[in-house]
Amino acid sequence: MALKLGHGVMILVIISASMFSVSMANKDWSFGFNYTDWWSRFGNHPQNKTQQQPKQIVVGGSEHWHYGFNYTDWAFKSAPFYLNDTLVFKYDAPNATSFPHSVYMFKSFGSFLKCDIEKAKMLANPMQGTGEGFKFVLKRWKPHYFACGERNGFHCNNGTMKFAVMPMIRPFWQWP
Ligand SMILES: *[C@@H]1O[C@H](CO)[C@@H](O)[C@H](O)[C@H]1NC(C)=O
Ligand SMILES: *[C@@H]1O[C@H](CO)[C@@H](O)[C@H](O)[C@H]1NC(C)=O
Ligand SMILES: *[C@@H]1O[C@H](CO)[C@@H](O)[C@H](O)[C@H]1NC(C)=O
Ligand SMILES: *[C@@H]1O[C@H](CO)[C@@H](O)[C@H](O)[C@H]1NC(C)=O
Ligand SMILES: *[C@@H]1O[C@H](CO)[C@@H](O)[C@H](O)[C@H]1NC(C)=O
Ligand SMILES: *[C@@H]1O[C@H](CO)[C@@H](O)[C@H](O)[C@H]1NC(C)=O
Ligand SMILES: [Cu+2]
Repeated sequence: MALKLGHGVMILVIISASMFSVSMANKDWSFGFNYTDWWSRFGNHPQNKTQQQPKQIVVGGSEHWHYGFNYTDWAFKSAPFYLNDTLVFKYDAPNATSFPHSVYMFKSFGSFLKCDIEKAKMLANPMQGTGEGFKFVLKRWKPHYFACGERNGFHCNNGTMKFAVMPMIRPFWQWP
């Protein structure tokens, strides 16, 4: 009787011990923490270590550079821009029925807000937007304030031909 009881207890101990080891095997002693996954979050992706290439971005997309298009909205939706990306301003030279456009850059946010063209620097005249367009490389890590300079700020103000861009530093590793 005592022997039988002892045997039963022994079986019980073996069963519970194996159940314990099975449950620990499932948890793998890590409680769901995946080191491989965690490590890859730092961008340690083995598959492609080539830095992403700078892009050419046509200002306004298929709308190009014209009066009345909301370029602030376009820049917001086209972000992020990166250092060494190229902005391409495309506009036709003026003719008898169309108005001229140009590209100016403001030095300060204040003159950008007010469309104070007298304080801006001309980057491209009304003839330079034809063909391939006028290209501006975002070489410097600072805010860039662009506008059309025609009619002393009227295209900038009322024509919403203005936008700001802050280029970002391109991440070295390519993200998945
Ligand atoms: C951990 O994560 C990596 C990458 O997401 C995945 O390939 C791997 O199968 C995961 N390992 C476990 C044990 O879940
Ligand atoms: C790595 O990424 C670069 C830039 O995106 C691409 O040109 C190149 O083909 C990629 N290489 C591989 C092996 O996927
Ligand atoms: C242009 O778009 C921006 C952002 O979507 C918006 O805040 C602004 O009111 C718009 N301007 C005009 C004149 O519609
Ligand atoms: C941008 O290009 C210049 C010259 O081509 C290079 O020296 C510089 O490292 C580049 N900068 C970035 C952030 O890629
Ligand atoms: C003038 O320019 C506009 C806009 O580029 C164009 O649509 C139009 O055909 C041109 N008109 C003439 C007479 O060349
Ligand atoms: C500014 O443009 C709007 C429509 O784009 C127009 O209704 C308004 O008359 C313009 N303002 C001036 C001062 O011309
Ligand atoms: Cu204009």
